[in-house]
Amino acid sequence: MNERHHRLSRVPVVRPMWGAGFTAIVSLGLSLAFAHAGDFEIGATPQGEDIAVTFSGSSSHYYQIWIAEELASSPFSLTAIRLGLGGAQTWIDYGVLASESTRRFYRVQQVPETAARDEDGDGMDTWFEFRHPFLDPLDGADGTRDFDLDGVINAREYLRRTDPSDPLSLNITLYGDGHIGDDAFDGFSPTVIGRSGPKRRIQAAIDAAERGDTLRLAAGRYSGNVVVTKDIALIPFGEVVIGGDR
Ligand SMILES: [Ca+2]
Ligand SMILES: [Ca+2]
Ligand SMILES: [Ca+2]
Repeated sequence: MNERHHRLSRVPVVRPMWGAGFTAIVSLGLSLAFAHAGDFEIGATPQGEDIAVTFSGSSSHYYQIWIAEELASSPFSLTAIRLGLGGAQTWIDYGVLASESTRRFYRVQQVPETAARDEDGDGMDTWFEFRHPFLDPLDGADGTRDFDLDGVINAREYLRRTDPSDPLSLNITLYGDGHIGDDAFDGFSPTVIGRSGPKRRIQAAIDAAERGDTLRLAAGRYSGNVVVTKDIALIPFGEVVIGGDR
C-alpha cells in the first residue's frame, strides 16, 4: 500500500454548504472515512493505488465530485459529475498516484434536478446534458457541435427546446408584437412570461429564426425595415404595418 495512506489524518468534516442540496466533505483516513450531511452520506476508501468515493445517490439528483489536497489553502476543483442512480454508488479517483500531496479531501455535492446548473458554461444545463448521452456536462465544447447535423448547434436546440438528436425536430414558432414585444425577449412566446415573450421588431424575430421556422405577428405597426434572407413563414394576425414613420 502507498505509504501516504498511513499518514493521512482520519478526521471527517461535514459542512452543508452552497445552497443547492447537501454537501459533505470527507478526508481520507487510514482505512475508511465517512461523513454525513443530513440524510446524505459519503465515504472514501483506498482501493489499490486508487480511492473509491462512495455516496448515497437519489435518481432525482445529480452529484458533483470535488477534490482538494488541502482544506485551508487550496480550493476544491470540480472533477466529475454523476447522475444519481438511487442507492449507494461509487466513483473511483484514479488521480491519487499523480498527486504530490499526502492528503486528499473529497466533497460530494447533491444538486436537485430542479436546480440544475451549467457547470461547463456551454449554455446547456447539466440535467439536459445527462438526458443526451452524446453531451458531457463537463465538456464546454459540445454546445457548439451539431450532433444531428440539422444545421442548428446543440446549445441552440436547448434554447429552442428542440431535440438535438433528431434532425426532424428543428423548427419552432416565433412571435412578434410591436406593442408589448421587446427585442431582449426570446421570441418563443406570444405573451410575456419572465424573459420569454415576443420580439418588438420583425427583423429581430427573423434574426432569431432558423430556416423553416414560422413567425407569427400580432396586429399593429412594426418599426424598422425588414430584410428576409431565409426561408421562413410570416403569418400576420389582423393588420400588420411594417416600417414607415408614424
Ligand atoms: Ca452545460
Ligand atoms: Ca457540455
Ligand atoms: Ca442540431
